[in-house]
Formats: sequence, C-alpha cells, structure tokens
Amino acid sequence: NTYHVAVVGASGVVGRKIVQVLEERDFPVGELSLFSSARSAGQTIPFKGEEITIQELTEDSLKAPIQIAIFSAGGETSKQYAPIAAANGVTVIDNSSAWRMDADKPLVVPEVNPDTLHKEDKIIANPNCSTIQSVVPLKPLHDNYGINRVVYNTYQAVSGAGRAGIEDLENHTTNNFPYAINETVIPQIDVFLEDGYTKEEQKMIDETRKILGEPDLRVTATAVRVPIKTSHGVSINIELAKEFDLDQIREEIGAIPGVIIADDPDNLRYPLQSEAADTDNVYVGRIRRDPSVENGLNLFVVADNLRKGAATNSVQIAETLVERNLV
Ligand code: 11C
Repeated sequence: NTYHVAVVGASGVVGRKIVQVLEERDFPVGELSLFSSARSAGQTIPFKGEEITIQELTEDSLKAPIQIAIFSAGGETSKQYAPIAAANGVTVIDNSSAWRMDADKPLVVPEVNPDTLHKEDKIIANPNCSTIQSVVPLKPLHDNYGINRVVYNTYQAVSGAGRAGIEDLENHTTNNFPYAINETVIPQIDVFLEDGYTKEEQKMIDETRKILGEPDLRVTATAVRVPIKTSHGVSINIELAKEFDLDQIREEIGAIPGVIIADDPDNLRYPLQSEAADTDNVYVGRIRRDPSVENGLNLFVVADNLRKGAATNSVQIAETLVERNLV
C-alpha cells in the first residue's frame, strides 16, 4: 500500500525536514503534495529525485485522494485548515500547539503512548520538541517506578524559532530574539504568562502530564535558548516513587527504540547537541542519583529538535497509523 501524503507549510524549516524524513525513512508515499501560503507557492522541494512544486493552500486543497496531511504551518493555519481536512476524511498530523491540549485529540510520541491512536482520530497532535525528547526516557521510569516530581531545565537551539532564529545566530541580529543570541543564553522561549512562566515552559508541563496520562503530576520547567543551531538539551531531575538500581534504569532507558545511552564519564562520553544533530536518536547520559531527595535521579537528554522534536516524530506517528491499519 502507498499513501497520498500532503505537507502543509512545506517551505518552512520543519516542513522541508518532513519531506526529507519521509524520503529517508522510506515512508510509503504514493504521491506527495506540498502546500504553503501564497508567498512561498511556486518554490520547489526535492523528493526522491523529483522537484515538487509547492502549491498555495486553499480551502479546497485537502481532500481525497490525499489521505494524510502533516501540518507545520503554525497554529492559525492549523486551526483554519485542519478541521476542513478532517471533515474531508484526511488524517491530519499537526505540529502546532493548536490542538495539543484538546481532550479529544491524541498527543502522541510513538515510543510512549501509541495506544492513544484510534481509527476515528482525524486530527492528531505532535508535541512540542522539548517535550518529545523528555518523555521518551520518562516512560519506563513512569511505568516501572512511578514518578512523583519532574524538574526540567532546557538548553534549546535557535532553529526551534524557525528561520528567523537561525538568521539571528548567524547574522548577529535581533529580529527574532530580544537580545543578541550569539552573545548570551536567553532564559525566555515564547511569551510570558501571568504567573511568570513562559508559554514554552507551560507547554512542557501540560504536555508531559497529558502524554504520561498523569494530569496531576508535579512538573516544573525553565526553558532557555542557547546559541547553537540544532538540537535541544534537557536536564531532567526526577523523584521516583520507588527505590531503584542505577544500572537497571540505564538498561530500561537504553532498551527504548531510538535511544542511545551516552554515559561514560571516564571517557568523556555524554550527550552532545553536535552529535545528535541530523539524527533521529534521543541521547541520554549523565545518569546519576540525586541524593538530595528520596529516590532522586538526574538525566541529560539531547535530540535534534527539527527531527525527533518535530519532523521525525510526526512521520513516526504516520508510520504507526499505517502499521496499525488506522488510516
Ligand atoms: C522552540 N519549542 O524551541 C519551540 C518550538 O510548540 O511546537 C516549537 C514550538 C511548538 O522555540
């Protein structure tokens, strides 16, 4: 079986990556349609040796014979066009935050909660990049020990802010960030909310709870932008509900598909953003006890924010739908 796939927002940093990942992972694409706003329509993107022309997205674009539409065009486009696609029977996998916290829409990381996908779901949300890589190692901890509390501190690449973020780093400008990102880390990602948290931090808190199915989980986060182009790092401090053996934990996290344990301090082996860039892996290291609390554990987790954090995770959702005959 092959599928007619559409990418909406194809000209963006993540949109282009989705096309690349569909090809690299050999997703069974029978036909590929690319859409964007009028501004980028007419550009071409290579796919399997062909140049595919981006078409302008209209209310008439997303319908049969298209079966799957992967969106990465921002929340407003998703809010407008995803319901139209869904009503036309197209399964939408959406990278924006538009639908993530809707109770009736699954928010999926395939290694963590694939069973929340059902055939009738027509809009499926892809989580925020820093959330995706964080919940992957949390899953076996949650299942095997129970989690009492999580503290996230992030080190996030400028590409999370799209092309404008990359340009600010490369050109030493401040068009996207409020300060020169080439000179400082910036402890602000997205806008501030009333309680002093940023929206990025609140997303990590809310999405972690939803994906792990623990609406009352105690989670806090500080999200920081750092002057590198690709890959987010997340330092995770966890309080488990039960005692644990560190080697056992290392084994359980290492058994997750796509996880690489990079944890050999004697040989200076730990997760590096430079190593994770351009891969689909989640690197986990600096695995050690936090003796300041009961059953405390520290991890450092790194992944390519455009791939596992966005494009790859959404293609993996599509792969799961196909494998489980849900599309
Ligand atoms: C960043 N995490 O690094 C953001 C980008 O909700 O999908 C992704 C925002 C989102 O700036």
